[in-house]
Amino acid sequence: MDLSVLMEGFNIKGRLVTLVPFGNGNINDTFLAVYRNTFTETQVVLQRVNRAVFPRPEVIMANMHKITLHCHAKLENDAKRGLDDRVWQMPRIIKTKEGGDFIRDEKGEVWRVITRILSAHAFDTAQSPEHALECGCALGHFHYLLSDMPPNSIEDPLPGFHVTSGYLRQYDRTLKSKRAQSLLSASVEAKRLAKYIDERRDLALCLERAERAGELKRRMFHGDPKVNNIMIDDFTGKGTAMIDLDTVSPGLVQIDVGDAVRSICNPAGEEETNLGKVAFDENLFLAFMKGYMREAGAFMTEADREYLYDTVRLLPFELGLRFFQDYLAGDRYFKTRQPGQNLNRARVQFRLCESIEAREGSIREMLKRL
Ligand code: GN1
Ligand code: MG
Repeated sequence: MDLSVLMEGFNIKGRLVTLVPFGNGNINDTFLAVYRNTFTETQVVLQRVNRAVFPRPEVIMANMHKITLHCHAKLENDAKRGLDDRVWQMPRIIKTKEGGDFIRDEKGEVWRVITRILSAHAFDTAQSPEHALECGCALGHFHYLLSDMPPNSIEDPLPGFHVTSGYLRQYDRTLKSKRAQSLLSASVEAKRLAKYIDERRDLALCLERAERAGELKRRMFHGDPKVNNIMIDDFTGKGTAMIDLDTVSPGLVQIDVGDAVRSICNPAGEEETNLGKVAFDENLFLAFMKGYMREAGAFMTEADREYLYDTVRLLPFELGLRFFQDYLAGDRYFKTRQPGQNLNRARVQFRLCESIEAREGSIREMLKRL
């Protein structure tokens, strides 16, 4: 597939000068395209939506269309009224020459182009408490932007996403396969992780039970607010945008908090191979939560707060379970660069979960004081 020919289908001014792989996403293929003319430069992001993960990419794009429309209008309005302490940004879909939101190639692959947020970067790990605080502000502000969007206007982009009991069932099915059995019998570490999961099966159900009991209600959430999906302004050091909008849909906002926390409060990052370096950082946690509450505290109900500790513990468990299941199934979901990478990613998340359990008392205390 000649990507520069594909790019001709999109309505972008100037001449394409470069097109290179971009970012560290585990799911979609991402490229940066730079266009120039005599006076200026335009940078955009080209992505192929992973059809193995998102079976209906057109749903993703229809959702993205509605979400960006809603948020851009609100951002513009708030800016006019001078409500913000900064310019908040959100990527925009670049139309095709035919006026559509994406191009489907001859193989049926879906390609989209979105604007790049310039003079800003996302990091793979938290850099400092100030950075963590800005991540909290960015997620909180994002929840504010989505707070008046009717959840039923969005179609479920990824059925079963963040339903931990479903991941457990999928894991149990995978365990029965020959591949999984042979991977398990070949590795002491894999056996240890399987035991780890068995000891925490009940944890998987905590949020689902609360939702069924009516204690927690779905609102619009991001779904994937890890640290490298949060853009920080190069000049001011402030959070400026949430990116990767594929999973924005009705969900529990605490899941976003838990997912951001599991990625921000582990400064060693998701790919660390030395487990001794993986630990929950309470300073980063406190800073992140302060930033989040500043922007979104007003939406938090008592019940929302009550389930925060459980969620912070649940999210690394859930992601570890997803990585481990994928390892046993032959690395079909998360992209890998070397064999055993998903096994190692699972080890990191489970170690983080243990580190959270060991700090339960002080995490609960911090949450009470927010
Ligand atoms: C995936 O695409 P990316 O890298 O932002 C995954 C998240 C995981 C994350 C872990 C749709 O996100 O749920 O937390 O990897 N996204 C999907 O790095 O499954
Ligand atoms: Mg993603």
